[in-house]
Amino acid sequence: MQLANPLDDPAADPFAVAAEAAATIAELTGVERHDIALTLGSGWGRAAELIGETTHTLAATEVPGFSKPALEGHVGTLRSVLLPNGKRALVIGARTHYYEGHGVRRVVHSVRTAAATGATTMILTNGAGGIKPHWTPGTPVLISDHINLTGDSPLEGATFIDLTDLYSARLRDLARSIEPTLDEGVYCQFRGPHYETPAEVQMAKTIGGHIVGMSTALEAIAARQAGMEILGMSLITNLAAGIQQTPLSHEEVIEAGRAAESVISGLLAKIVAEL
Ligand code: 8IG
Repeated sequence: MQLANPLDDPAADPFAVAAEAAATIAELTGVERHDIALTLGSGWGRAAELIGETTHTLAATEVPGFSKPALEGHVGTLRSVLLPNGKRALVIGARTHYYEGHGVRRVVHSVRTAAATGATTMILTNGAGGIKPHWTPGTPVLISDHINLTGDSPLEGATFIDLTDLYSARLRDLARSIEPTLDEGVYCQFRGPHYETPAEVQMAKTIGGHIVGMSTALEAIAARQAGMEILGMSLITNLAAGIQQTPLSHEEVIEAGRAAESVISGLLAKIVAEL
């Protein structure tokens, strides 16, 4: 039985809960420090096996502040992975989405926990819809910037934080040095869980968006607050509503993720090896 989530207490200090979570991870894994962290969204899960040797797998529910995944295709685990270069990766397969309605503190808890374990690089991946029509399902793209359409922020109070170059140009260059054909685009985080209307997709396009999704932007803001260097990547699993001619189906989205999984996970593993 899981106890109530400590982040549900409005009086809780989210950074103290993250520190507690990091201490629990250190205790359960025996690994004092992690160097990099990866959140693996739909389609990216196999990267966990390809980047190195998983020495410990924790159920997210064992770690304070984490919750059960709400969705099929999302795994509720945290793994400690020993990379071939001797570094340590924390692999987060337990994303809490904003649309679950548990509040933004729960959404960014994994990022704050990763920072508290010592990680200075945050890799955020997701499955998403594409606005550029030549991005066929299965295309991985780099996130160059974002537009946060949730109307929310992980920052509380008068916490003014610069978001210039939020998605590291250095890490995007590094990714392109491995896969020169990687395209990039601006990620629009919608609240979800409904997909967009075609009119909303046109709005996203008009305001400068290229990718539509339901995660990542709020997490990136929290990662910047924590001082981490951020790499963001989307797997385009579908063209956004109205860009593709047929209605969106969750099953098709999951299937496109599955089909691309080994290729994009292999790519991500190569990128991680160069960090
Ligand atoms: I996978 O088309 C996936 N996630 N908002 N729109 C939004 N999220 C998504 C989409 C999409 N595809």
